[in-house]
Amino acid sequence: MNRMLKCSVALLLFASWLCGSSNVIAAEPAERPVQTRRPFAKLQPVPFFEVQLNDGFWGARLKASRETTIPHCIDQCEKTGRIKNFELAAKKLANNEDGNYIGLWFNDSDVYKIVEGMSCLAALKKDSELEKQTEELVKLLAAAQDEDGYIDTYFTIDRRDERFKHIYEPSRHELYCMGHLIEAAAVRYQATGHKDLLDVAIKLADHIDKEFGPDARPEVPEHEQLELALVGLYRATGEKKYLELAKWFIDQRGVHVRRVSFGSENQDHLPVRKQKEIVGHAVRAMYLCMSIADVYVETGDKELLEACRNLWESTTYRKMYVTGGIGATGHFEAFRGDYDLPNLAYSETCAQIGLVRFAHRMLQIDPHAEYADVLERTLYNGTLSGISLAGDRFFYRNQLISDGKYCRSAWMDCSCCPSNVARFVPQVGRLFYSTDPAKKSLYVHLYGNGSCETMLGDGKVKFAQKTNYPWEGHVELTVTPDESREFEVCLRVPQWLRQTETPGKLYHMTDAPSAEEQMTLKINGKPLSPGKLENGYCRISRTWMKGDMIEIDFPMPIQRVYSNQKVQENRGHVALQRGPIVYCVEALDIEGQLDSVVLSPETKLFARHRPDFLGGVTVITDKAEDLESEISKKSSLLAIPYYARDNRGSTGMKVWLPEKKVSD
Ligand code: FUB
Ligand code: ZN
Repeated sequence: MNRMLKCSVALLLFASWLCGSSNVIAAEPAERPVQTRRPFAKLQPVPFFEVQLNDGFWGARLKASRETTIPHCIDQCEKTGRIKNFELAAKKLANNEDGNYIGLWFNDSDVYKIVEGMSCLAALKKDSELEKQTEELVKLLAAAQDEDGYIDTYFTIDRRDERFKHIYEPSRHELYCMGHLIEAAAVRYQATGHKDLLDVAIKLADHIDKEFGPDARPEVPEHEQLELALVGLYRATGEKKYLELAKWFIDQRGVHVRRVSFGSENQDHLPVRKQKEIVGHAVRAMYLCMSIADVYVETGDKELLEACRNLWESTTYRKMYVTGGIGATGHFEAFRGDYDLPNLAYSETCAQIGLVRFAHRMLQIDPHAEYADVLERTLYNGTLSGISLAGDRFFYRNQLISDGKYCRSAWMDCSCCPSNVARFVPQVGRLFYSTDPAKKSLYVHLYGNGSCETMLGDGKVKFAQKTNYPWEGHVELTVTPDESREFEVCLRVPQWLRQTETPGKLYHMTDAPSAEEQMTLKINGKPLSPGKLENGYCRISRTWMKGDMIEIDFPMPIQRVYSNQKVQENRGHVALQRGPIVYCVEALDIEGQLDSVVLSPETKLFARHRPDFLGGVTVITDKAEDLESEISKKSSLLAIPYYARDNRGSTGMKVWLPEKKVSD
């Protein structure tokens, strides 16, 4: 960070000089705008800045994000020329100074994502130094914006006359980068009230609006992202033309009048409303799905909702790994056919972030736990696997089997995943709660230590969770309305307690808790029957008083998971899951070869919590005794959470283990 500080002063002086300002103090905290409602969504998400996750599982993640991931990413953006590119572009615009762009065409997008992450951390906890750094960086971005609003340093630095002339060349990604700037600006404004980047985004979006659209250029972005960003800008400004442009881009995809198709790799083979199967580049596909859902909740266009549902089912019923990962092949980083899920998966971190965000949108549209189940599976497994426990090493691919040769990196030439995870983790709080303003209900989708304070109906309510989830299923939820009031609290009952099969029958679990072991519920110490679940949620309606306490106990058995027989590689194999956590076995823990690990349905398995191991995890072993030294010794079976793999050096790893009956 020190280096960053020195550099930021230099940047600030440079930017101040460009902007004719001598202000070196962080601006006064701005007031957050009123958050707009999504008119066609049943639920409204509680924004991440109203959710505190100060300790527990997510508290540790947020701490790593603030202390390690963001400083590390800023440092990498400096070292790799990503920030320098903005300086060069600013110099080009200020005095026509020539320079040479450094790195991949779309490196600007990483800087925007880091600015988004920085803004979110500053919104969560007052941090004037971080806010000052963010403002300095934003000033530099603003200085790199052309007078007409255009911004893309690859073109500005030494190809200013080629702007938008390479739309059909793969991965030039002008519109994708612009989308990331606009998204970062909208998030920054909503979370902090700061308009600095929003002003840049408005100028940029106005420029795009002039260049593209029904009466202008007919192309769509090769890589989706701009569409959802425009909806975010619409929400931030109330300016309808941004929503209309987003909708136009969506409807223009798959329509090839006056333009060439980007093909099914870019979901451009069919009009979006007719798309039923998820195909092509997995990240792009998810960003498209998010965008369609965003336009639906603002317009109520039913055909768009239908497309979302079809694409959701295609993704999660037939093309999703047990880790919640998606994208089976490195060939164009894409989906393959139904049930074609090789364990040497591609499963790019960005794609799983996309799936979490798509699931979150579907959950607001239709509060069904099916969406939250996928969200949780992908969050704790496929997504978290993308970042090391310390927060400064990353996976781009998230394979389910490894020979130990592909390991985490500090950064990559194409660093979309590190920068994506860097902005995603600070916003994880938004996945926890939603409100249904019409029914005055608060939905708890995820469990985790922390609290949230939000408006419900006419008053404020605070919810505090005390729990050791995801390792234990005991949750104490304290409800504190500003005054005693009637409303409803809806608690998600996780999938492993509700169903032994995932929707679409892609996976099924054994060892489902028996009826007597099912969840228990108490209010202020008095047992309460959870009653009939509604779409996977247990609904409790009553007059809540300050300090009322709901106690939930979800049993967390170790579950054996099996794939649908159509997933060829997993026939005769079993995976382990406990609560939302999917497990893997790493070669360094095993006596003999990794291939010697064979599980029998008769083998008794034991869960042990190890507070000092891998940041505090529950492991699964086949030993009944609680051997203190078990971790340091090699074992016949030691399974660790999949997300925590490759944190002790590179080693072989497997999620799916061969299964053999003892009697065989
Ligand atoms: O192309 C931009 C980003 O880089 C994509 O989202 C990733 O898959 C990687 O190709
Ligand atoms: Zn990525």
